[in-house]
Amino acid sequence: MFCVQCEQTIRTPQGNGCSYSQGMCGKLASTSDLQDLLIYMLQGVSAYAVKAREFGIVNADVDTFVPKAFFATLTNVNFDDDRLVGYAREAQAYREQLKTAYVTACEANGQTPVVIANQGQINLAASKPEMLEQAPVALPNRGDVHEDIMGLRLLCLYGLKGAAAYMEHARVLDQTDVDVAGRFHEIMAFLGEDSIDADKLFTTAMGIGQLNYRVMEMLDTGETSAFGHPEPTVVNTKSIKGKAILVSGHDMKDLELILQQTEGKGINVFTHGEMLPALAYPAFKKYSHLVGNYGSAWQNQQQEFATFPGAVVMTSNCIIDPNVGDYSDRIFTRSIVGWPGVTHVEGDDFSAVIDKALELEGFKYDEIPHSITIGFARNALMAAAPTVVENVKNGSIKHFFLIGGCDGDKAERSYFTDLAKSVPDDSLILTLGCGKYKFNKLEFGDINGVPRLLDVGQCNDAYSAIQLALALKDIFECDINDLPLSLVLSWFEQKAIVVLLTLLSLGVKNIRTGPSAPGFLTDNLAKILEDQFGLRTTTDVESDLKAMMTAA
Ligand code: SF4
Ligand code: SF3
Repeated sequence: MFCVQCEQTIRTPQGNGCSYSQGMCGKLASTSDLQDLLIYMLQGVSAYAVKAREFGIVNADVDTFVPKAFFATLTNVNFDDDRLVGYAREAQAYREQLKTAYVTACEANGQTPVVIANQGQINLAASKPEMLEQAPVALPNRGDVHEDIMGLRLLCLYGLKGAAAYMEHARVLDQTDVDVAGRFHEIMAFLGEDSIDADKLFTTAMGIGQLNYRVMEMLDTGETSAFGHPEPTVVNTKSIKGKAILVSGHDMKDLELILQQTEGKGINVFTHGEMLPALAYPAFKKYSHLVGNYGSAWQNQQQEFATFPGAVVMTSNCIIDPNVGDYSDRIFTRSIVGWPGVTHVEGDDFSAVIDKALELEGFKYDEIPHSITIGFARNALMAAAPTVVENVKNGSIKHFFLIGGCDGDKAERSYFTDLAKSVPDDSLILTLGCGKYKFNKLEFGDINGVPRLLDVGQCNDAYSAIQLALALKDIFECDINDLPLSLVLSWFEQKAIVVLLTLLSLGVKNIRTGPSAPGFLTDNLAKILEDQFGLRTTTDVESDLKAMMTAA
């Protein structure tokens, strides 16, 4: 196996990456190899999708399948070998379908079809052990190339993986775009070619950022048209007596189905992790049994799910081993999520989850409530913009910090709590992603009625934060990089990588990321990104804060 896609990857003086029998995330070498083989197959599908498009042949099922199956290979999503084998076989079937359509179209038009080698031809073996023997060809670090080229390839691969995840989140909400799918296939196919052209790879990385900006816009449209615009909302974060279901991950469509199917059944529904922002959407407010948020970010699930006395649903990333907390019989996976032996809910019927919740004891008593305020996505931010601008003009607000991204369990991540606590009192903090749990239960007060901590939403709601920055830039008639705004991104997985690429592709400079640099970025690449974009890794709160305030 070789995997270096997330922040917790194994780092040694000999090189970075999980490459032994198991990754830090618990992913076994066999699972990792099957994921690589799946990606290899998907690159073959995309290569023929690009060719077929030359004749106007667009297969909507393929456009759905490729990003969705790619999403299954993201960190902490799918650890179930059987499902991965199934996706790989499906990929081969789609590839052959497209190949036939393409060859037929070439013949009809008197053209000689191009033969796509490698990913376009490989036939999967009949059994899993034999497939694992095929896997080395698909390793992400395949080939003997300069480490900077490899770093750029991996930046693109992992960035595109993040974009694929957001494409799938958007598709679930009926947001698809034939041009976005076409561009996605082009990049996927290009990455299958194992390019050694540094300029082209760098341009592709920026292209992935631009593609993802459009994808995040689609997702924003999908979420706001299905559920309305988030509004500032006070949320209880403590338990409430009664039977209970906990819904985690990013997919609010699943939350809606669960709420509809639990109505009148005497079950309280709680959000967890990245599902917290759902509580701010008007569409969910009509459900009185959606009672609040329980727990925090993904890395604490083995304690939090273990003590949650009900059923748990993982709608998307991040899942970790449910056997550790001994709750594998009451956790359910959805969509692309998978864990061997855990019940996977297909279709729209959540009765297995409901039955499990009814069977379990539930919370025995109410805890003393503790409230937090959420719901500052695009519309709410825009509504607050005039007051914010007035306070900037009269000197009450001097600086904006965006401190957001992913959470994780490394001790160094206390940096983000310390930073949020240390920013000057005359500054606002925007936050998003599950990284917010590092400080979202602290009290930050307000500036003339504007809350100092503004929770924008999930990681994809970086789109809302970008819209606010663009609006402020117009109001103050300046470049986005001249705003008194500092961005500090906590990263863990590939969605964060693509959000970073999106910001860079929009020309946003001087972003800090932490707690460590991606394991696939070489010193040379880090230097190029620093020279070109001012991108740097977090150091210590005092020095970083001083530098950010001096730059403002
Ligand atoms: Fe290692 Fe992260 Fe890959 Fe898991 S996802 S194998 S921890 S790099
Ligand atoms: Fe969190 Fe996995 Fe990234 Fe959506 S849920 S931010 S880590």
